[in-house]
This record gives sequence, C-alpha cells and structure tokens, in this order.
Amino acid sequence: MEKVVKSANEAAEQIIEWGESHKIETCFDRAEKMKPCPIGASGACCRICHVGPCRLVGQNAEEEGRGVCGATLPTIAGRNFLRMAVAGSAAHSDHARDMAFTLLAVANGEASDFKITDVKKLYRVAGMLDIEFGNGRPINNVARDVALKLIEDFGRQKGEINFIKRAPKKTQERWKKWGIVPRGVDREITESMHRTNMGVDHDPDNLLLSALKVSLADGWGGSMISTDITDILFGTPKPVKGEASFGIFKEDEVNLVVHGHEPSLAEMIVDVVNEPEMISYAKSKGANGINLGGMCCTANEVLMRHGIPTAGGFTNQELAIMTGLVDAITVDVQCIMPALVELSKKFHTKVITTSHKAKIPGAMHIQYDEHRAKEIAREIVRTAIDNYANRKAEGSHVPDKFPVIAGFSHEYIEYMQGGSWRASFRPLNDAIMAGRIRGVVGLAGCDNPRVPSQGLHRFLAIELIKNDVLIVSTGCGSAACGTAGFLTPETALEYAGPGLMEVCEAIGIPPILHLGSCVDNSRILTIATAMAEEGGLSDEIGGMPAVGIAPEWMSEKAIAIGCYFAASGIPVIFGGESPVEASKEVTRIMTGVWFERFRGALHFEPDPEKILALALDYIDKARETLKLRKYEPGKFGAERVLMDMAARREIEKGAKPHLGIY
Ligand code: SF4
Ligand code: MSK
Repeated sequence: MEKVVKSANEAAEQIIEWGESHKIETCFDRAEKMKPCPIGASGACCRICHVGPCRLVGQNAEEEGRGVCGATLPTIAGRNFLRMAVAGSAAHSDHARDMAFTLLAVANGEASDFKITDVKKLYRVAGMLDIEFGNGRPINNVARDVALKLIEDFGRQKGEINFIKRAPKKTQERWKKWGIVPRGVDREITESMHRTNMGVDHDPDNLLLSALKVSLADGWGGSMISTDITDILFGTPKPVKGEASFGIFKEDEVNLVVHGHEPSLAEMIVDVVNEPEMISYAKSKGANGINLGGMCCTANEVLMRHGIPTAGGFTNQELAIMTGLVDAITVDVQCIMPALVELSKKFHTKVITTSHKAKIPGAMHIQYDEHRAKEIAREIVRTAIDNYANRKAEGSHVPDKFPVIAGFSHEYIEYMQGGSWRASFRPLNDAIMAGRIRGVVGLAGCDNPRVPSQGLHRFLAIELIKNDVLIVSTGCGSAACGTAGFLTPETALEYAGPGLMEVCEAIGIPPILHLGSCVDNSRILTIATAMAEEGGLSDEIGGMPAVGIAPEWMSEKAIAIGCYFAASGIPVIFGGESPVEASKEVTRIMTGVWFERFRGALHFEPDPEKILALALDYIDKARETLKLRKYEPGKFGAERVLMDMAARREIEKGAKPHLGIY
C-alpha cells in the first residue's frame, strides 16, 4: 500500500511515524478517522433555531430547498458564512482589547513590569489619532490617551473606527458607497449576530456585506490596534535571526514553549528565562540552562522581536510534545488543541493554561494578570524547571532546524528601501512597474492536517518566487516557510526568478518577508496603502498586482482576514473545499460582485496548481489594467537603481533622519 504523507515537513513526518509505531494518536490520525461533514459541498445546514436543524441538500437544493421557515440555501450559506467572519473578528479584536488595556495599565503605572519600548511608534500612532505628543508632554500621558482612544473603537455606537482613515481615499469611498464602514468593533459583531438570528436578515448579498463590514472592523480595527500597541509596548520589529523546527529543543536544558497569540506574558517569560537566579535554579535541578521556544503566533511575536526560535505552526503543536523534550507548554488563547492535555500524560510535559477565557480540563491553570506579570512568568518558568527532572527518555527528537530571518515590519520594509534618509516604497513600486517584481502575494493562514500539512505553503512559496512574485508571510504560513528553510536570503539565489533575485540581492532580503502573526495581516494593509500612496501603481488598494492566499486555512479568523482583504481590494484565494460551495449565488457574490464593487474577491480552490494559476492571472490582469510593462521573466524596463546596504550607509553618514520611525 502506498504510504500516505501526512506532513510535507520531513521532521514532522518522522515524529508522526514514530507516534504511529507507538500508538500515539495525533490530529493527523483523527483527521483520517473524522471525515469532514459533506454537507458543505452538497448543501447547507441551519441550526440557528429549534424548529430545525434544517438540512438543505440534493441537486436542486439551491432552487427548491427550503428550511421550515422558508429560508433558502443562499440565505443559510450566507448566514453561516457571516457567523464565521464574526467569530474570527471577535477573536482578533478581543486579543486587541487585551493589548489596549495593557497599554492603559502601563500608562497608569499599574503594570510596572512593562514599559513603552517604542516611543517613536507611540508618537506616530498618537499623530494619527490627533493626540498631542512631544513638547515635554509626559510619555505616559500620551500612551494613556492613545489607549483610551483606541478602547473607544470597541464600543463606539456611531461614527467610524479611527484607523479607517489610514486607508487610501478611494478605498474608503468604496466602503462608504456600499455602507460597510465599521462604527465600532463590538457594535458590528453584535449587529451581525442579530442579523443572523432566526428570522432577521435573509438577503444573501446583505448578509455578505455585513461579513465585509464586521471583518473591516477587525482588519482596520482590532488587528491593526493590536499590531500597533504590541509594537509600542514591545518594539517595532526589525530583521532578526532565529531558528525553526523541532531541532530547537535542547536535550540538556529546560525546554519551555510559549503557544497561542497574545504576546504580553510571553514577553515577560523572555525576560525571566534570562534572569541569573532563574538560570541558577535550572542548574540546581541538573539542567544546563533554560531554552525558550515558540509555537504558532506567539512564536511569531517573540521570534520577530527577540529571535526566540519557533517549533512551527498549528499542526506541529502535538509533535513538539512528542519529542519528549518539552518540560512545559504555556498557552493562552486561539489555535490550541485540547488534545495536548491527554497527549502530555504520555510524556512528562506540563500543559499550563493562562487565560480565564481558555481552560482545558486536566491542564494546570496559572491565571495571567498584567499587574503581576513578572511574578506569574516566574511561576511558569519555575514549573518548567521543576518538571525537568521528570523527563523520560521516550520521545522522537528530530534534531533538524533551519535558520530564519524574521521581523519585517512595514516600517522596516520602508526603511530598507532607502535608509533613514530616503525611506519610501518607491523602489518596490518601481521594481513592479519595470517587471522585475511581477506582483506581491500575502501568503497567510494556518496549516492543516487535512492536506499534507505545510505542503501547500511550501509549493506556493517556491512557485511564486520562481515567478518573480515577492511574498509577505504571516501566521502559520510564516512558520511553514521557516521550517522549510525558506526564510533566508539564500532562498532567492536558489529559487527566485531573475528579477526578484536581483531585488533581493540588492537589498539583502529573503524573497519571503516574515511580517509576523495573524493579527499582523494588518501590516499588509498598511504596506498596500503605502504602495498606493507612493504612486505609479493603483491609487487605491484595489487594482494592485497583489493577491492574498491562505492555502491551508482552518480558523474562522482566516475568514475574517480573507473578508477584510477582499473588502480592501485584494483578491484572496483560500485552499480546501468551500464552505459555501453548494450555493452558486453566494459564490457569485463573493467572487464577481465583490470584485466589481471593491476590486477584491474571495475564492475557494482546493487544487494548488489552480491556486497558483489564479493568483498569477489576477496579478497579470492588474498589470494590464494599470498599463504596466507586460511581465516577461528576465526582461525588465528602465528603473531607478536600488540602493544596496553599502551605498545607504554612505548616504546616511551625517544625513538628516527621515521623519519615519527609523
Ligand atoms: Fe430551519 Fe429556518 Fe430555523 Fe434555520 S431558521 S433552523 S432554516 S426553521
Ligand atoms: S496561529 S489562526 S493556525 S495562522 Fe495565528 Fe496559525 Fe491560523 Fe492559528
């Protein structure tokens, strides 16, 4: 019988095989046993009232199927889809709310373990919010006003979310025309839940507009707020070296993993594991030190600010425990498999939950509180150290690891194109106009055990850069690229097309830029806006030679991201089967109608070759509409010379700094 590959990540595959030989079940085995409910392909199921659940299935379900109340298939499919967008937006935005309250506590002197790390970013955000800064005004007063003003974005009843005005004017006009400018995050979440309640909104187009509106509240609200506040508190990322894959774990040190999404506790743990007393304590227990690793999006946060190594994305979480080397794994919210707890009993790993919102029966719970952050971080680190002695020899440690360069914030991307003095997006726009770079793809989203996990990310990453497409990656897409060894400048030399290779060599960057965690998809919105404002391409986000791809998505957060990209004007392609496949009407709205209105769309396409072809087609058509030079590999138009690092340093000697962040 032909062997079924469960993960395209070779190290992951080895651990899975070891698990199979030891009768240890993982998500890959459960995915095989638990086939997805076929109802999404052949129809839709409505379970929002107790007259139902109503299943609309069969060949004529779209035309003739009706729920007991008379709801049609497009209504039910649109309503279900909106609920996914709501849940995703709520998750990102609740994370953002926690960040905003942490900033407020810091400003009020109530969370003394934290500080404002990036004052320039604080001032930049203050400027956007019309908050007075500088001229001797205390930093904490500015931070307090920023926090309070952003907290208002959650509960605002009328008006607009603050950061909406950061979008290009034309993009904003489209939102206004179609009535999808979000007022407040919670307001849109509540209204969308109301609309999907029994007997309210039955118009699929109207329901789908609501999905865009609530998702815009996430992208230009929750997620953007979270990204900015995280930068203010912990620093705006700049490229940093790290490592990825299971080889990051050390046999002779205490291994502690931080997993989940919100970075506050993880930041504190980064500090604590470096405290001399804590290292001495680890040594007193027989370990040579304390080794901190990350998982999923918490990994992205601490990787891009501190170079903390990552064990990978979503589907690697159980496998990390199966190395037998993880003494403790601390989790907060989102993308945490409850299976970790049962699995950990077969090893010695302590699973520690830290959020009152996210408990798992059988796990140890240490409640996080930003007012006592360091004390709690120390308790967690000590728990990991105390557990080191319980490590059993059993486990499958695959020592492979790859170097990664992470931390390309939008500010750094601007800086790298001209230094402090001439930072801009001009070189990128010029390279696109000249055809050196064909277009830009945001490769985002989760990894998924229903396909050879991480394989679609790997395939698309290589094929896109071969086609001179610059990739910006986030979330577990970044992890999949990192654990494949793709996040280094050398990847350009090995795989990139001639134009992209030249650009990467000139600036000294990888062809895949690690932008951060899933909330950091908001950085892509900022980059697209900067490109529109730079001129020479589209004067709005829509119409850019840019596409978003989430080939292995699984979380409802991905749906919210896909919707806010589409509403902002970026066509998006999701892998896997479509959750609205049975309704031609809903599919038509999400592709054709959204494209006409917003110049963005949301497609679902399981075939990776077709995802690639569709992405390149969108890029080439956008180039054609913008009357840019037709893309031909190896043939470029006239273009400004890109500055290399040496030339930039020369210019910067004695230069007046650019008004941007760096
Ligand atoms: Fe059935 Fe209508 Fe109730 Fe949905 S809302 S479960 S379609 S009766
Ligand atoms: S962690 S949402 S599996 S990207 Fe942000 Fe990864 Fe997807 Fe979770």
